[in-house]
Amino acid sequence: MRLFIAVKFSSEIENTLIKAQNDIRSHGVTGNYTNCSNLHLTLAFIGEYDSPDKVLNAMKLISFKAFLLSLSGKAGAFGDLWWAGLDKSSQLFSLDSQLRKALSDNGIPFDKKPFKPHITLLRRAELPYGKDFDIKACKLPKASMKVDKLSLMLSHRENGRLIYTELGYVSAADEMRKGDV
Ligand code: 2AM
Repeated sequence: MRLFIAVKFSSEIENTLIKAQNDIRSHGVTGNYTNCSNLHLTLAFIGEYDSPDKVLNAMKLISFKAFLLSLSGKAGAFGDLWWAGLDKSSQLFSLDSQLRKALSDNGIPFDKKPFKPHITLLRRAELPYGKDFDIKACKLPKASMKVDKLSLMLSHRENGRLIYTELGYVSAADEMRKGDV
């Protein structure tokens, strides 16, 4: 099973990212645009691993408060993968390092490349011949959402189509319970 751990988006964020994709498309850029239901933010990529329960148990060891995540309105590229950026968030980095520690402590393998928060808008981006378009100079629409859960995702293909399925999730500790402890 190909697994990863991600933040799934609110419909407001999804719609904003779709607008951003449409804006890019209107400049004639072709490529594999991420389907609306597949838009997400990856915190840890596990890859082939057949014990999702073990991963969920490790995820349950982390504790985080809900926090706000905002699209920065900036875009960038890793080669021909074009992404939307996020405002810097210390809560997001702290959640990611807690998560990676829990995975390591429990012997769960994951891609150790440093965390670079990004939302993939399209892969294999190509410009029409002679067209000049700089994704890094692009201003994208903004939106925010509350992150109150972290999802364990399965990536698989059905008839060639990439499908991401949520296998389980852990929720943020609610403020009341936290205060009570
Ligand atoms: P990407 O958006 O930069 O492609 C499922 O493949 C998710 O895991 C994608 O969001 C992908 O990031 C991310 N991911 C992180 N590291 C990966 C890796 N080594 N191989 C494949 N996907 C990876």
